[in-house]
Amino acid sequence: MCTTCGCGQPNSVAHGHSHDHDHDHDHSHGHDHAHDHDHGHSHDHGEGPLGAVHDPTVSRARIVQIEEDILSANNRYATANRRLLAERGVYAVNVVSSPGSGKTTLLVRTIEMLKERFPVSVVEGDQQTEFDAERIRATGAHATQVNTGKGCHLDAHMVGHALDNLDPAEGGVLFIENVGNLICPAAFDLGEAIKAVVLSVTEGEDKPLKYPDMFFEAGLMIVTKIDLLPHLTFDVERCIDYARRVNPDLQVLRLSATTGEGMEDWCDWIARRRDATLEAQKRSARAIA
Ligand SMILES: Nc1nc2c(ncn2[C@@H]2O[C@H](COP(=O)(O)OP(=O)(O)OP(=O)(O)O)[C@@H](O)[C@H]2O)c(=O)[nH]1
Ligand SMILES: [Mg+2]
Ligand SMILES: [Zn+2]
Ligand SMILES: [Zn+2]
Repeated sequence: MCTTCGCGQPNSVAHGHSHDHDHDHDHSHGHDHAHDHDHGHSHDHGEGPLGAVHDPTVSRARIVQIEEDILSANNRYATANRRLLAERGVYAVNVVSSPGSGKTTLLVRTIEMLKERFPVSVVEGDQQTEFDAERIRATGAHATQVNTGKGCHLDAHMVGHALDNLDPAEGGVLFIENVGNLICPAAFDLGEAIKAVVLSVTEGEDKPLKYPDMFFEAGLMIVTKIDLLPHLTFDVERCIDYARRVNPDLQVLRLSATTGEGMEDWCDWIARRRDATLEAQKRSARAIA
């Protein structure tokens, strides 16, 4: 389900990987640490409570209540994901954008530049196909594909299962490529450290004002495909101005994954944050010891 578009898709309908939910046993997710995946809930992967949203007799108040329940369940899973990532000193970026902005191309190029320095792994979210995970695996990095079926975003529960599968290495970076959609993924915390919104210059500089939620939730905006600027009327400064009207603290990077321009700055940005995350993990381990 999506609280924004009311698509009626219950969270976690399609995990996309073989997801054998035996609800009669303790659903441990195979973690040997305290992974607070509260699977005591009725774990309905078919018709969920959001079937009710399409029922004209269901009141607006009831729909709001259902949406709140879903988001609060999502937040519990997100907290568990965040705890797991913190324990391992993994820096996690939730990469969001409209379809085709260049997320996978950027990640492939990023992994090629960073893979000798620290481990990088990827959760790929798409409605269908394994294409993007295959593109990532071709770099040698680990990738798990999550297919959301009719779902329009990843949720934290899906990502929790994907992390079980991926087992991200200590001190690495995890990229979560969300479903291409500039609206719904804004509402779902996945347990990431930051949302990075990718906006390609072919999409028009007005997008931050038209789809403000995503730019409000993001900590970083990556303006991509700048190699195409000579062919377009896209005004980068105006785009940044619009984005900062929505979110004054938004950081901005400009790059082209095709020509490589701006890629060093982006990789340095990631590496600095990964170093800080690993440092925080070591401090916390020392404090416990
Ligand atoms: N000119 C140019 N093209 C790019 C750049 N980055 C990506 N592309 C092209 O943009 C198209 C879409 O790229 P993808 O990386 O598949 O985009 P995506 O955001 O992962 O797409 P979805 O996962 O389907 O949402 C491809 O044809 C890429 O070659 C870039 O920096 N410059
Ligand atoms: Mg992609
Ligand atoms: Zn939606
Ligand atoms: Zn589950």
